[in-house]
Amino acid sequence: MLLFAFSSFLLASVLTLDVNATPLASPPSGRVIPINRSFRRHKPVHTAHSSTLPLFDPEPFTRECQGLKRKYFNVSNNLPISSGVDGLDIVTVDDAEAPFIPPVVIAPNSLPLKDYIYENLDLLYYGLADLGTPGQSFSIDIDSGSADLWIPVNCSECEGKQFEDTKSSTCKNSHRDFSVSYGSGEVSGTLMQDVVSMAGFEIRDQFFGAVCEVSDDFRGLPNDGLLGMAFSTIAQSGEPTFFENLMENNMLPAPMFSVHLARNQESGSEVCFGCMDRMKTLGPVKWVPVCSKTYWSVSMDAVGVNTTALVDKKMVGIIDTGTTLVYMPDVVVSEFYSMISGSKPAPEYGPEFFTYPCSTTLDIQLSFGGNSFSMSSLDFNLGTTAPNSPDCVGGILSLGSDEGFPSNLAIIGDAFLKSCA
Ligand SMILES: *[C@@H]1O[C@H](CO)[C@@H](O)[C@H](O)[C@H]1NC(C)=O
Ligand SMILES: *[C@@H]1O[C@H](CO)[C@@H](O)[C@H](O)[C@H]1NC(C)=O
Ligand SMILES: *[C@@H]1O[C@H](CO)[C@@H](O)[C@H](O)[C@H]1NC(C)=O
Ligand SMILES: CC(=O)N[C@H]1CO[C@H](CO)[C@@H](O)[C@@H]1O
Repeated sequence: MLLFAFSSFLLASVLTLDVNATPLASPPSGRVIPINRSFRRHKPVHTAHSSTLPLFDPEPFTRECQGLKRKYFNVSNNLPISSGVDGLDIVTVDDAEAPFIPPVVIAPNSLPLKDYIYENLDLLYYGLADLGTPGQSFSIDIDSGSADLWIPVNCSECEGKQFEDTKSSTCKNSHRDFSVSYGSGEVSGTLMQDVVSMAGFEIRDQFFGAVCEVSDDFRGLPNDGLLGMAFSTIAQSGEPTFFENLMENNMLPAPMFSVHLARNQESGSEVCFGCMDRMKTLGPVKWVPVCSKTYWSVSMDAVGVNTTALVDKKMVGIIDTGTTLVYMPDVVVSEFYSMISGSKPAPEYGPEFFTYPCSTTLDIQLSFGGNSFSMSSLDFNLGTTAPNSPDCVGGILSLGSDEGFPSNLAIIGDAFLKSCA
């Protein structure tokens, strides 16, 4: 079931998720998300000076915390995890035994993504999609943590661009209700079908939610709609995703997609359908098996500060490009911060938050299948609690088991996925 190995701790490269749950002998033909983890030539040590750091703004994150409860409310029914039980056993093999080698395909299938930067924070990544005949163009959030596509139609309270279904000659209304909850809000409307194209790929009769109601949380964001890249087993529509249709129609050079997320740069991020951009990686590909074909879920075994202190706990991590920060079970997170002297809970922002001394040197490691990847302090540090305060808010947040989150669930968002030490 899985392939994954770090040949060297100093040459972390690509975190790859392999969905194929077959024995090692057979080649994994499944879908993968290689994530550019880049490399580090030396320890990713970053000493921050509070005077130069931005002030922490809790607003987008308290909102994200609330939203995660909705987005993941059904997670224990969809993943092999449960409260109070340890995660899955992990098998690791090294690269030599990993037979799936993604081809190097660059530009043609890659869709540039824009980074929505809000007060120095990378809040979401979105790209362009065309819908209908003739095509109408929309900005779409790329979300690996959900599995539906939606666009506003006749939405009186929506702020962005809306699809005019009456102007498309190929649009079909299924007259089925559609609704879905996300980290950043809720949407509802009708399920429709039309031509969707992205990155030069076109799918006819792609199902999408024509949403006429969108919760407050979606307002003020630059994207018009959202594309779920997880498995349709968790799609509220129950219909194949855009990516699954690309696979089904044999349109992809390889059964995979990859994302590259840049830090604090409006351009430069991308999603590659059926390809990975080798220019964005260095060193061998590391593989982690996907635990279940629902979310892009992988076994996680540790989170650590420096190389010595580790919280050793088996978790299931969901790779979620639609979530900004990193979330782990409350017991893990309090143990994690207890390894950083001077850190403390920050209930003034919510039970999820902790602060730590801004001046502390941190080398944060998240381990998947026994292999560590680092998270840069630049991505961990969310800013100071007050002007000139010595305390900064950390980007690893706590998921409360009393809020109904399984005690071994981790949600791995952009703060880690974009991070290169
Ligand atoms: C919750 O998950 C189960 C198992 O996949 C599924 O049958 C059910 O429809 C889901 N409920 C909702 C409201 O999504
Ligand atoms: C949107 O509004 C137009 C004009 O009122 C209507 O013809 C169309 O059916 C509506 N579309 C949806 C999906 O409700
Ligand atoms: C991590 O190691 C550095 C030295 O390499 C040290 O200065 C720092 O205090 C350590 N941080 C923690 C949280 O252990
Ligand atoms: C976000 C990130 O880490 N990008 C890196 C991906 O790999 C290329 C090539 O090594 C680096 O230049 C990028 O910085």
